[in-house]
Amino acid sequence: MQPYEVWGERWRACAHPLAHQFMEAACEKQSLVVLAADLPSVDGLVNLIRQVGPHVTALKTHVDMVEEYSMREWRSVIATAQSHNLMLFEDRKFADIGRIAQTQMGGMYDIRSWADLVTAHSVSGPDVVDGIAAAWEGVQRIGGVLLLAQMSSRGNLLSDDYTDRTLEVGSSSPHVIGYIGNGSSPVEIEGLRAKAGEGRMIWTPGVNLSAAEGVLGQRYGHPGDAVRAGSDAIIVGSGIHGSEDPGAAARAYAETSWNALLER
Ligand code: S5P
Repeated sequence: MQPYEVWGERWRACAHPLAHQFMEAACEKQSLVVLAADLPSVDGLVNLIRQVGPHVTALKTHVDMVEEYSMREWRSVIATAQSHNLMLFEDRKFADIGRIAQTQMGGMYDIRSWADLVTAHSVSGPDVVDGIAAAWEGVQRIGGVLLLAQMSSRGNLLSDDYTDRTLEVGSSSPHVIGYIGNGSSPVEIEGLRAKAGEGRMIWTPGVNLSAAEGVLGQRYGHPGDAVRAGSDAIIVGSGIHGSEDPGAAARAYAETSWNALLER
């Protein structure tokens, strides 16, 4: 099946080239899974990517949790991910003024040089997005921003009004490819989708096939429900890297997400 047949209006309405890249890759792998590779070592990351690479579409990292980080070692993570055709998504959650976000895209981790996508909070206003975009432009790369419109964690402060204001920021910037939504609540995802329309993606963490609750306030919903409610990518961490057989787990999440998309 062609991506436009699978994704329908989303394919036509999302203008960002990286949104199309993701949708195409999802069709090739029959998977909407974004691996949340929350491990503290480069060896662990490379090993995990090798096991699950065929079943996941993007790699989400927290580069600042890697112990004994060096750019030289990090390149092996990037190369392994690229060998599996994974988009690179640094979950940096930028939240400062535009000029600082721009410089934070460089620095020791030099996120601008390898990440295709990053997350940002909208709390500081729209210029955080422009700062991030300016950093990519400075190294002649194209990237996309996912704004946190909702969160999966218990007691978070992202009110409905905050979500609405975040969507205003996102809909008026060509650099915003989409939003992070609360994967643990199909009702919240449906609400977000109704407001976001077809022209932006919604990616959802807070999904797990077996658990309802994670540690330290993380909440989970079923990944199939999230996709049926309007999510375009399920972000899965512990459900895969915490499993005894990460390859088999990744395959199960891929099948669930793909079947739900076909249903939708
Ligand atoms: O609201 C959020 C936003 C994000 S990006 N809730 C989240 O859990 N995340 C991220 O998704 C979080 O940083 C982690 O990397 C992943 C969820 O991991 P899991 O182990 O609970 O599946």
